[in-house]
Amino acid sequence: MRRFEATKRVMEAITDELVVCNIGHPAQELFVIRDRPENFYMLGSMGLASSIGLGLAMSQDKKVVVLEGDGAVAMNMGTLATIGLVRPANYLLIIIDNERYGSTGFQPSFTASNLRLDAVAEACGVERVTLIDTEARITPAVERALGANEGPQVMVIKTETGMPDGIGVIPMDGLGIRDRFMRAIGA
Ligand SMILES: Cc1ncc(C[n+]2csc(CCOP(=O)(O)OP(=O)(O)O)c2C)c(N)n1
Repeated sequence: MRRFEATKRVMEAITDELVVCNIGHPAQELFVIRDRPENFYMLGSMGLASSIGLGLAMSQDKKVVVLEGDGAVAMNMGTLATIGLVRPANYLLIIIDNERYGSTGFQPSFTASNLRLDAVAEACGVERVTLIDTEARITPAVERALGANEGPQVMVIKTETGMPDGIGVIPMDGLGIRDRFMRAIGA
C-alpha cells in the first residue's frame, strides 16, 4: 500500500466531514481520488495542515479530518502538543507515514529511523491513537473514529513509498481553493 491507496481507503469513510490535506503530491492525489468542495488543499506551507484543521475544528461543529505527512508533522511537532492541550472532540489527524519526504523525491525522513509519531501523540496527551499498517483496516478504523465524537484522535498509517504515474497539479489556485472551501462551510 502506498499513500495513494491509503488515501483512497480513508476517503471511502468520509461523508460530510471537512478534509484538510498536506501540501504537494498528497493533495494532488486526493484531488484525483475524490475532489469535493469540503476539501482544503494546502499549497506552499508544509506542516500547517494539522494546525489549520485544528483551528477549523475549534471554530465550528463539523468533524474535521486532516491528512498529513510524517515529514510535515515532524516539521511542526508542536502541533501534537497543541492538539493534546485544546482537545477538540471533532478532530481526527491522520498521518500517512511513508517514512519519506515524498513530494520532493522520497528522501528518508525521521520516521525511517528514530521517530515514532504515534508515541509522540500519546506523550502529548492524545488518548485515542491508532497505528495501522494494513490497507483493509483503514476504512473501518476511520469510520469508527468518526462515529465516536471522542476526539482528538490521531491515526498513523504506515505505507510504502512511491506514487502512481500521471498525477497532475490541481487546476485551481490558492484563492480558488480557499473561496470554494469557505462557501462549502458557509463561512
Ligand atoms: C517550509 C517548507 N519546507 C519545505 C518545503 C518543500 N516540501 C514540500 S512537500 C515536502 C515533503 C513533505 O513530506 P511529507 O509531509 O512526509 O509528505 P509526503 O509527500 O511524503 O506524503 C517538502 C520537503 C515546503 N513546501 N515548505
